[in-house]
Amino acid sequence: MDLNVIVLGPAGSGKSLLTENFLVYLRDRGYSSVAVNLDTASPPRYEAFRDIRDYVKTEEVMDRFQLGINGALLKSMEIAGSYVDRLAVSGYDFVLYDTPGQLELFLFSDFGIELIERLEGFTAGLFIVDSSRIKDAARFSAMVSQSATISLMLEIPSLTVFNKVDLHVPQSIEKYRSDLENEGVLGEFFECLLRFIEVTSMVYRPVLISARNGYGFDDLFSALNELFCACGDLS
Ligand SMILES: Nc1nc2c(ncn2[C@@H]2O[C@H](COP(=O)(O)OP(=O)(O)OP(=O)(O)O)[C@@H](O)[C@H]2O)c(=O)[nH]1
Ligand SMILES: [Mg+2]
Repeated sequence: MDLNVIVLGPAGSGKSLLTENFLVYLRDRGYSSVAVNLDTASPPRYEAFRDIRDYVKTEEVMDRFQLGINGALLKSMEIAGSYVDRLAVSGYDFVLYDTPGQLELFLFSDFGIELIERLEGFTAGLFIVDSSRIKDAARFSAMVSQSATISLMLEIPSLTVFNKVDLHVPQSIEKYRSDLENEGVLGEFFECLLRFIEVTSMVYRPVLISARNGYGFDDLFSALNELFCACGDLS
């Protein structure tokens, strides 16, 4: 089926735990599925079919090039650019790509763009948000705009996934919409963003999950199905 899912999001939002547990979910349902670790800084806890750290480890780059952590992360992505071919996987129903904690490393590097260009089949992005950090409408719109940036930069449809709902349940979009109604420019910006998301992502509805206990995985699967609907029903 060749469906590529790029798991993106801010540091600590739950990308790796989702990769680990959604992989199990997909396999339990009979889909041939593998995960690829693209984070040069941390060894995966799940069984990675391909691991970027076989080619470049950030801690070694720090030593070798005498760089601090941020410079070494950037340099690691540059080096990883030579291994894109080995990290792009095909021949499975689902391939989950777990990206580095610093979103911009994937979003603004040649590595990210080249990897996506190399992938066969259909590719979508999951933008993982830590729900407990969404405290008000302004933060919510900032998250939605990052999701829009992903669609724009990577030219792939993306879903915004609210993780950690076992800790905190975000309010509905309608509630945020009404909160922002009389907020002038911010309200207008929010409406424009939602329109942008609608046209770029084909479907936009927030998906609420817990990567920890698997809550919402059926919904995430359906939302991915809707995103990929152009290639037929996944079920
Ligand atoms: N309660 C709860 N904790 C979660 C959930 N998802 C992730 N966590 C925890 O949040 C922390 C970060 O999770 P990771 O999966 O490492 O997040 P990440 O986005 O891969 O982090 P980086 O790669 O370091 O940016 C860990 O302690 C996880 O156990 C969730 O759904 N609920
Ligand atoms: Mg991670």
